[in-house]
Amino acid sequence: ISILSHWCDGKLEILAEDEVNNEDAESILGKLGVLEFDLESYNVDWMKKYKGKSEIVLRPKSVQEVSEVLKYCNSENLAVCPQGGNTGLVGGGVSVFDEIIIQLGRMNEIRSFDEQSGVAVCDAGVILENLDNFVGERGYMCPLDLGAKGTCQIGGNISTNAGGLRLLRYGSLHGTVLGLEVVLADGTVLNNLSMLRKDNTGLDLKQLFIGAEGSLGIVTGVSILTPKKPNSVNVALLAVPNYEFVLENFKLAKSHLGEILSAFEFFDSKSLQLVLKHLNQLRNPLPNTEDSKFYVLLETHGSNFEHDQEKIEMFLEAAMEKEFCSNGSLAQGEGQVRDIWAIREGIPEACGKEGAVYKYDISLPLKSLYSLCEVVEKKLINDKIYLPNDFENSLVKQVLGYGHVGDGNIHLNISAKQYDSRVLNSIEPFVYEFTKKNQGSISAEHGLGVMKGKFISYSKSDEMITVMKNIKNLLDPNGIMNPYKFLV
Ligand code: FAD
Ligand code: 2HG
Ligand code: ZN
Repeated sequence: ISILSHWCDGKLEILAEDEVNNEDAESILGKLGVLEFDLESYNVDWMKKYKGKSEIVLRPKSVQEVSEVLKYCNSENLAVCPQGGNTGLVGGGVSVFDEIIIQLGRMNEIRSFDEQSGVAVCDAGVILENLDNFVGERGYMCPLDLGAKGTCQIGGNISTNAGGLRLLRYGSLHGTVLGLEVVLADGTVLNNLSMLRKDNTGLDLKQLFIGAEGSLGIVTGVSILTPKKPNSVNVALLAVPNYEFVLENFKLAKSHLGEILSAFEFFDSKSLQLVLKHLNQLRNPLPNTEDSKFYVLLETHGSNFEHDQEKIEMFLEAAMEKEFCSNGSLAQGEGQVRDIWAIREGIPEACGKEGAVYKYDISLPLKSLYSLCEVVEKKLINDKIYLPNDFENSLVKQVLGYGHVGDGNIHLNISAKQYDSRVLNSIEPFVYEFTKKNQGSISAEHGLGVMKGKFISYSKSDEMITVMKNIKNLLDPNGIMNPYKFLV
């Protein structure tokens, strides 16, 4: 539908585009933040893989505006697509057709912070890094951290139930989110911005919206428990000869560093090479480790620098002695800590710079985590989609893997010259079948979005999907919330 929305005397009106002259449009647009120009960045996702055709982007400033907008859209059967920072990786944050995009970027206030408990209450549109800096100045940190922190919003993180780099230590958002303010499809505001750790009065409704990907309502406010910032941070990078030893290092790290371990990440050497190729400012701190197939980044958060460093050095000695790693480097100072993290966090960006990329975010038992990459590479070679010795004629450029070992979560990235149905047909549903056969989940932390909605049955039973659909119908009977995705 070609329409233009505007706010008038507290009531939402919809006009056909050709009934609005420019003067009207300009005065109206400023008021509600309706944008009429350059919608490209709202219609295209981070990977440039999913493209919508929305003609309207609404950027509300308050929960009341969100409520009025949804009430109106619901009564007129107008589909909406909630959008945060648009960094999602499964196409959930862009429209499929011409759904109205409701972008939360103007709701970016931090409402309160309790320095005793560490509970922050803020608007859903606050950028994760801004929230982290705000609580950081008060001695706390966000329990969630991820490479997209400079752009993604806390409301988007909650709606995707993002995991990130330190879930191993600080847990999932299902534990750290204490309350939410949510607007339902009919405009009803559920205000449950609780700051309590414990509250057993009835069903814990907020949990429904954590990971609902905008399918049940719009998150407008968040209450989140932030932990104290650690006094001491250590980061080490290890070069590891094979995947079996990645797991041995993980076991060893848990016994040496259990209570202070805050991240245990890994990437294969192909990922590292891509980062070094595309992110010119970065260097490998472990030169001459070309024979190592894997790298492990581990981090500790503790309270006593000397103790922590002693522990991590003992871990490194043990790992070297057992030959679980061929080389290791302990970051000296904040600059080196940042540089090592930049390599790990830079992998998605580097993959994007290489060309088209097919991403699979999969949970698997640790023993079969990396075998996913190996069997997919083999399949692509068998199907003649990947020709490692014939670059000219190969559709696929590389198959690489990295991720959160501590959470049993791998990111399989297949880099291709362009998006091509022959590549897709070779990978899907093969990846999902492998995941199911090995007791994994087809979406560990990125969600279903438009990419995986139709494949949910690889990870959930028919009975569970029916209950999910019943809940959806109860909260959004007209199906206006982020349609054609998630539960399809
Ligand atoms: P968007 O992309 O805008 O939206 C994502 C989904 O949430 C959509 O379905 C949208 O409709 C919905 N939504 C957004 N805001 C709201 C709201 N206020 N109310 C209701 N629904 C809403 N993910 C991880 O889990 N771990 C990682 O380590 C990680 N690293 C990443 C690194 C990079 C470089 C990138 C680009 C992405 C990464 N992601 C990671 C993907 C992750 O899903 C997002 O970065 C983030 O959680 C999405 O937030 P966003 O604000 O950008 O949401
Ligand atoms: C990460 O861990 C993100 O870096 C992105 O979840 C993963 O791009 C990917 O495949
Ligand atoms: Zn991840």
